[in-house]
Amino acid sequence: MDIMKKFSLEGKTALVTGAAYGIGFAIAEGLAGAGAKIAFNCRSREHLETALEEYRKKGIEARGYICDVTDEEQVKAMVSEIGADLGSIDILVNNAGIIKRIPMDEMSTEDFRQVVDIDLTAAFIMSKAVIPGMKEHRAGKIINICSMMSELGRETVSAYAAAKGGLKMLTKNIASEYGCWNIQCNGIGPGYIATPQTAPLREKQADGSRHPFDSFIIAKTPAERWGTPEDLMGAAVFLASEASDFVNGHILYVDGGILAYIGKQP
Ligand code: NAP
Ligand code: GCO
Repeated sequence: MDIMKKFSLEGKTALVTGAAYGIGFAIAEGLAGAGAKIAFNCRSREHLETALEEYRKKGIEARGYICDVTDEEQVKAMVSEIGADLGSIDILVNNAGIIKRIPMDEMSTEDFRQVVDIDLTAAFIMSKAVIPGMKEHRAGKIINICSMMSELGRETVSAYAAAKGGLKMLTKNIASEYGCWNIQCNGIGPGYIATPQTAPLREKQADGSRHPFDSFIIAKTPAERWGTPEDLMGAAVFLASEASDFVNGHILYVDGGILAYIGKQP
């Protein structure tokens, strides 16, 4: 048996939300490397055009769509357009997300709602839009990008942790409700990954020293480094492929060991 065939995505259409850069871009690149046709979306035309050029430089003819994942009408129109351009969506990666780092007692309800809307409700909207096509084909893969904050809390990220905790349970519920249609829904829980979203946590201090949070994460991670978006490619290909057909409702943490480790003694 050629076991690698189980990891092939040849002939599959994958939509990765928010894949203009960062984790989504790397996941899309990995899925393309396994043979998938790539569609991605974001809100910014500038981000989209830059991303298309970056995909082309890597030999990936990705299709980009301007779509705010919180807008149900935009999402329905995008899914329909992708169906016409690339065929029915076989693989959905709910990656688009934001974070607002504000002490909870200072956070506005509007800010809280915006984070939950993008990081949780949008995954409901996106999944609801693609499941009918997956049911029709009696096959589908949904991958939700969760977080350490699906399991842990920390100061200033109440909305984000609430959303990512909810996303973990939405993952398990989609798995429960649609497993009978041969639709698998799993999550990837990245550790601390070097992307624009975490750039403020890694900014050098005025004296050139590491940001205190940067040093904290290094001490909390057995791998003694931040993750890179590329560290997530393998997990994404596995969960998008036939190799994971009997994996459902699982959150695969790609975190360098943070969740297993008490942290290095100072
Ligand atoms: P990022 O660098 O901030 O990129 C976020 C992407 O999402 C951008 O392409 C952004 O493009 C898009 N986006 C944001 N809101 C959107 C919306 N409403 N509709 C459509 N697209 C939207 O973030 P990242 O670090 O790559 O993180 C990606 C995902 O991984 C997020 O869900 C994040 O919570 C999660 N995660 C990140 C880490 C980490 O350490 N970096 C760890 C665990 C989990 P536009 O602004 O142009 O829309
Ligand atoms: C933060 C970070 C984290 C990461 C990620 C960890 O402020 O703590 O942004 O939340 O984004 O979610 O898994």
